Amino acid sequence: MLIHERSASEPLSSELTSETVYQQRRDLLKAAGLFGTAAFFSPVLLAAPAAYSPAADRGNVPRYLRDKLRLRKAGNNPTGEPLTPFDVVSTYNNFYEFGLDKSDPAANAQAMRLEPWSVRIDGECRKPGTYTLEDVLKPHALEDRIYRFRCVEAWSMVVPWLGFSLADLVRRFEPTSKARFIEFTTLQDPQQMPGQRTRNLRWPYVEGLRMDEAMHPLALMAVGVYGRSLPPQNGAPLRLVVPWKYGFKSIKSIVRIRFTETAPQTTWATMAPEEYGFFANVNPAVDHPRWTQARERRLPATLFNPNWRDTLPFNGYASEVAGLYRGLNLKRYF
Ligand SMILES: Nc1nc2c(c(=O)[nH]1)N[C@H]1C(S)=C(S)[C@@H](COP(=O)(O)O)O[C@H]1N2
Ligand SMILES: [Mo]
Repeated sequence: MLIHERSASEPLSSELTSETVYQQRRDLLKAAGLFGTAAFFSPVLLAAPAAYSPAADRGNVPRYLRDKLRLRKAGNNPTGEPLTPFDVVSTYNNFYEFGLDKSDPAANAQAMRLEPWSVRIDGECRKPGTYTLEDVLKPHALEDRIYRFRCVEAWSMVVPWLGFSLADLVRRFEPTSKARFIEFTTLQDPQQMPGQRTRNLRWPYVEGLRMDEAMHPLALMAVGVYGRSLPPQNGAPLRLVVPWKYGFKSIKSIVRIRFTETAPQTTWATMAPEEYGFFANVNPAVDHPRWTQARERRLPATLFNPNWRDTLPFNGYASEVAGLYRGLNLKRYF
């Protein structure tokens, strides 16, 4: 599975400025005794947290989405933990299509065209086709889902997403008995996405789930956050959120959903299979080759309060999802 032959023109994963290099920079700072100073002197992390308030949507949110957002079902906070402020959620991002630094997506994604948007559904299903986003969303009521969100880089947030269960979407397309996996693809448009004019990743970004993972009620299709539509930097207009897996599984700005018999060739697992597995379940017992996963920094973190905490198995969702992996060697599958 996931065998990838590197062509001569492709960068080695070790050459990438990426999650990987970001962490190397951190490791260097740490070695130099600078960790906790330089790494935390980010204007974003030192900014005063915003109070919980649904920030105003941009004027161009289409009517059908605006109406749905208004009718959303408010949710409780099952994490019992404070929310990461909207300011942090929307300015500390990974979205390599818009650049590698955490502040790049917020800086570069604002002009992203979100309308019209359509999603191509294909592969092993009885209802393939190209659906407008309005059609995709039509039967689904939106609800708040407050989840912990854990990046493989060892930071985490608590985010009030807004969306609906992926399972409910999947059922509508009537996957055949051959559909064992689902592949998701992000928009490819180098004109709008400056990162796609580089070879930082293989474009378009692809992620995937096993069908039973996709059908788990925690797997979320998100269209909003903090009571409003998704900011472009958070993966507007439609993204996946899989709270028990490392953040890179939660693919943004989806334009294609394909049902497959075999495991999809996902971006990170293909580029650096020794670092990023297909399952990528949050697991404190399996370290990244270059850093520990036993702890994580909960954002917002500051110089004086780096806010380290223990990583939870399956990011705290073990009682819900561990059964999906019974009999699997989780050490091996990372
Ligand atoms: N298309 C695409 N999806 C993506 C990424 C990306 O670079 N491109 N980054 C992933 C990573 S590594 C993380 S941690 C989350 C970050 O989501 P957020 O910026 O909304 O917190 O998005 C994931 N989805
Ligand atoms: Mo990530």
